[in-house]
Amino acid sequence: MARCPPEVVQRRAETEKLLAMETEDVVTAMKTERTQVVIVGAGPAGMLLGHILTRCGIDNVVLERQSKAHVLQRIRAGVLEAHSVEVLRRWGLADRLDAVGAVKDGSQIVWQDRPGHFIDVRKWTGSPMFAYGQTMLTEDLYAARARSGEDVSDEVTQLTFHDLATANPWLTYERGGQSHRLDCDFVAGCDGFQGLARAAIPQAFQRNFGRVYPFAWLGIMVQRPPIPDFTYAYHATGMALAAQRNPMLSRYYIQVPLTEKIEDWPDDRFWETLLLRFPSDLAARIQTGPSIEKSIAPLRSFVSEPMRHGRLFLAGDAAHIVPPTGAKGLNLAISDIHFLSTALIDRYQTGSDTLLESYSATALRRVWAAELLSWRLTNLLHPMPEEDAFAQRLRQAEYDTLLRSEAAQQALALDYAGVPYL
Ligand code: RFL
Ligand code: PHB
Repeated sequence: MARCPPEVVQRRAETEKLLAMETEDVVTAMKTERTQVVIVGAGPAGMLLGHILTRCGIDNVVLERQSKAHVLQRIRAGVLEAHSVEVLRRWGLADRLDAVGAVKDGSQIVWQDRPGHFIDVRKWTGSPMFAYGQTMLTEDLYAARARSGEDVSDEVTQLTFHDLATANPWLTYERGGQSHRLDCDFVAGCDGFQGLARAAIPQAFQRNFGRVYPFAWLGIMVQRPPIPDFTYAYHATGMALAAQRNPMLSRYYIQVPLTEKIEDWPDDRFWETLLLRFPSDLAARIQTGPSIEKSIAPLRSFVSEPMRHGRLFLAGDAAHIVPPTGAKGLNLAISDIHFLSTALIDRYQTGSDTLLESYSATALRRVWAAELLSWRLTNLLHPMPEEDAFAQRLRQAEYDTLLRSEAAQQALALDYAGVPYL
């Protein structure tokens, strides 16, 4: 497990002295505090950063808009790269993952009227992927923070960023009827795609790139055993995906038009649509049942550059979004935090800004590789509304190339496994 150098621990003692000077501003009734790093957002990115910094004796405060209960019940990702698992192991966060997470050699593609293809990540990279729900990882991160004696300031409102481009940034917010001012050295914007951190960067310093896809994924969770492999099914009527959380919990998705409403999708209609999209031998093995959760997510590609403004550093979905087809969103959040925490630790250890200066470029290298993979897989596996016969033939030709060419199979497996960190 990674250890932190004594210099960093000494810095913590200095900050504790500062914290002891915490003041109550009588005139404004605003509670004023100081920490080293303020982390906005208690999703996987924010909680992982908080854990690593705490381990290294770097003071941090995590601010979250939602309640803890809300964050812990959110259902999202389910596939972890070996790179992500390595980070979690290094920081002592993988005990449950190693005990109950399923090791997967790769994922499968099946195709209407054509043979299937297995994206053989283990064969081409030597490492497997892992099936482990983001919901469980979030529980692990909350438990680790509680064990270290720190908490999450949840249900904060009226969050405002101040002086981000100076050496003394600060934030104000409301919590439980109390106004707060929080001074710090650095701010980590880990507040997801709808958060406020990215919006705090003046537009003149920011460039956004993106695509909005003309369809969504309707997902359900069901307490039935999954089929063995994560399986993406291409069908002329739309994509379907069989995923899993544990031996008794399956997750399924179908591509639906953007205009669809959940209430128009009773379970029977969902299963009928899903089973039609899988080849009959696989469809016969899918165990259907009543859904315990159902949600619709639009698909989007988005990158905001750079991932830094002054003392504000963006990480995870706050800086970029991928469509879920490549299972990369959570993995990118983890790699961003790997780079950002390494840079912050180095800054507190040595006083050098070098790694903080290169954080955005370093993180974006992986981000753009994942954007490309997710965009390609999305286009390969989803029929577009009203696409013409030329587009259909090109998609088939692309899939046929994958079936025929070992080089194409290797390239896809390497991209699906995720770019090595360095
Ligand atoms: P999160 O998880 O959105 O967390 C951000 C947190 O910030 C809080 N927040 C604020 N807090 C304070 N003040 C404010 N003003 C705030 N505004 C927002 C939010 O409440 C929240 O708690 O972002 P983070 O940490 O960057 O993590 C990103 C991942 O959650 C995301 O990329 C993945 O879930 C994407 N994803 C997948 N990723 C994978 O790697 N593998 C997968 O298999 C996978 N499948 C998926 C997915 C995402 C999906 N949906 C629902 C979009 C499947 C789906 C269906
Ligand atoms: C999931 O397990 O929810 C999942 C798996 C693979 C994807 C997207 C989501 O590409």
